[in-house]
Amino acid sequence: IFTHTLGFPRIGTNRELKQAQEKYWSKKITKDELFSTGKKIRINNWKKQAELGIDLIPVGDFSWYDHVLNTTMLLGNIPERFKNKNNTIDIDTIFKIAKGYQSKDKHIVPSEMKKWFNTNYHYIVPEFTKNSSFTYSWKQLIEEVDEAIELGFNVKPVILGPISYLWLGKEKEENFHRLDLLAKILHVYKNIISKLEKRKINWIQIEEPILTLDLSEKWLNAFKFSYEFMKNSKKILLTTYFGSIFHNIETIKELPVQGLHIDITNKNYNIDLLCNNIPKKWLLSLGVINGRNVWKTNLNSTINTINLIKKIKKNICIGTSCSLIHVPIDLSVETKISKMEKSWLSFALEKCHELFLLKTALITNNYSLLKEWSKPVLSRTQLNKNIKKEKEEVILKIKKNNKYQKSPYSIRSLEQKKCLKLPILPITTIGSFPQTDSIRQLRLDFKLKNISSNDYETKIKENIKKIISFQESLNIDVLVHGEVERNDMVEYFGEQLNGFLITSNGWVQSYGSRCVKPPIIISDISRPKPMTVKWMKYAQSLTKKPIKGMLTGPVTILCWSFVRDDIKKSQVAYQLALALQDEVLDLEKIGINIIQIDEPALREGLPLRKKSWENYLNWATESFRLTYYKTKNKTQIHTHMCYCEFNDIIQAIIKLDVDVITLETSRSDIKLLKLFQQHNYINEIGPGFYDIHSSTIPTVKSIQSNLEIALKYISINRLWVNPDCGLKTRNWKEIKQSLENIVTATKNVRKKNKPIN
Ligand code: THG
Ligand code: ZN
Repeated sequence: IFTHTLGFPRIGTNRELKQAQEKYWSKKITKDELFSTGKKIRINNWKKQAELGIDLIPVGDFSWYDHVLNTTMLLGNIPERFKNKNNTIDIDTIFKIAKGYQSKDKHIVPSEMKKWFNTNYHYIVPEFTKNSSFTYSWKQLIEEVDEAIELGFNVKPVILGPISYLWLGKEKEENFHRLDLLAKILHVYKNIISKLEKRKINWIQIEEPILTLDLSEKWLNAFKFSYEFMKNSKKILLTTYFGSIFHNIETIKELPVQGLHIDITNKNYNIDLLCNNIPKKWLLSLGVINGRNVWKTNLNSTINTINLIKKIKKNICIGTSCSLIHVPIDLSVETKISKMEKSWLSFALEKCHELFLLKTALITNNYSLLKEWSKPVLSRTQLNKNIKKEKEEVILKIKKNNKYQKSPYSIRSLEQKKCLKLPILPITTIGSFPQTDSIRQLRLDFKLKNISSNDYETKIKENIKKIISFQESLNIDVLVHGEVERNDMVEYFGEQLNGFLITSNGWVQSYGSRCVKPPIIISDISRPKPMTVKWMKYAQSLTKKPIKGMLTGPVTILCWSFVRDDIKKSQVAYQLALALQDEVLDLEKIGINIIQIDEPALREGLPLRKKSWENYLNWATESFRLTYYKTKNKTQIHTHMCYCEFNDIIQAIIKLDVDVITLETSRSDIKLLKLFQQHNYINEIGPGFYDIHSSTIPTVKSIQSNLEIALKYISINRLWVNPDCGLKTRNWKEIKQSLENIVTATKNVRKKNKPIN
């Protein structure tokens, strides 16, 4: 029996990679300094895992920006617009693809970013054309393998498999299918695998996570074809994660591989059936330690599962369910979490230790250490069981009466028009304003108690005042306070609600150099006191125009936190919704007439298998509606969504029944508006007229023409004008010009149009 992890966080214990990347981008350090930081992180990761008793060390999980982009580099699949003149590639190619770049006076747009399955990690989408060619190009993988072998580690190379790589990408031309490129890609894989097999290694981790999805015949057939192609290889561990693969077992069991890794953290897995269905000689790697949560594992029950499997299947090893990039690195550095709470948690390093404990118990048949380790897990669930059942009862009552129905939109909208007196094509922004260094410093100073809370409040108010008068001077109609007091739209609420734990250093990579610090939902949620009311009240006192109150919705808080596993997710969502409902009603009480409840993660929360969609969308929309159903008709409810495939959730959006939805659309506007039209969506819509993910300033002309196109799909009484997302990653100069252009274009269009009565 041996242990392995599927991958380790690459950001470094103190986000060293982030610092080095950003310094390199702003030319404050050299390429060599960047390389040396990366090398230190890699070696440290390998060493720590080995010291903790991990037998096979993953290599190839490190990346300078994103692991899918690494595969793009490995295969030489570089889109034309990023190629160097002499056709060479280097580390700057990676950053150009990921971030775009300025070529003379032209901004070259980066490749798209997309969510990695149902996680909050974003990968860089591979691009394919009919004539895409592939060659083994970027030597990073082999170099790192050699580096690790040289240092004496027991190396397991990690590569994203060919079918998943194709699946994750998109066609940039019509009239061909990216699977047509498969044979070309396989040549490169074959070459790389044969290079690896010449080295001192036992297993190659080829990842095909899409095997947990519902796949069409076409994609399933591709598997047969591809792995047949690699059948002379001898060390392939076909690796799956994020769910069960049993529904695709007929395809999988025929593949010429030597081992299979499965995620068995999902309790509903039928292990018996699986073991009896895969070839006897295969190694079965059991993903027993959950790589997506922060909970200490109940090793008592894990060892029972392993022992049951051992009865049917002799040849097994144990590992993490997926790569550990989705969890923080080190629990021991957390100083603000109590000893008891710490005893409930496991971060990446502690998860390695859990594997070691399991292995030791399997070898020695002595389970006493497992018992000791697992005690706190039971105490956590016990503690929570004793907490009052009040919450559950409230939720049940609401659900039974099914009363969270407001008047229909047609009635609400009349009352809102009377109360708000907005012009046609009202202009607003999504919520955040530029997060400058001085604002980050201000929050940090307050956190470190370098300034008093009075001084902090004064400074925040100064910023709010500046942001309000800036919007007034531009003639924006619905104003926001700018969110300068917020570090993150989820962590900020986690800090103020009961039931959450906040880490000091629990960073997880979101994309590139950007990280988030997900809060941990540990017990029942409640709101001890108002969270945003003070700032909103101040903001509204400065202006006669309506201020839009700004909240994060229950589904997004849930998706971007680590969630307790002892009650259903839907229950946690309802608890969050009730806490947010209190906030919504408090905002209404102080005279905030427009309240935006953001749900950018609604799509991300969709389960991977379609059979589970309906149930999820039901509780997701119910919990959202729970937050606002008690408001008056005249209070206008907004939501905002971004980064997502709206097709999958259009029915749910209709069910949310918000008065106004603002959307990220700038890249796919027309199709999206058609979608809403086709579904007879009658509420108001604000498609984005400014792509905030790019530093390009939209011209008056382009905004105006987009507005006129939008008017073909949305009647003038229902169209809003806004950027497509928050402005926090842009600078003041950019947003001033862009917003000015938005206002000018809108005024031009207003002149030509009259409201319909
Ligand atoms: N919050 C959370 N998850 C998210 C987003 C978010 N997932 C999707 C999307 N938004 C990801 N986008 C970002 C954008 C910026 C940052 C993180 C994710 C960011 N982070 C700071 C950094 O890495 O420098 C964190 C430091 C800080 O807070 O000062 O800028 O908005 N939860
Ligand atoms: Zn957004």
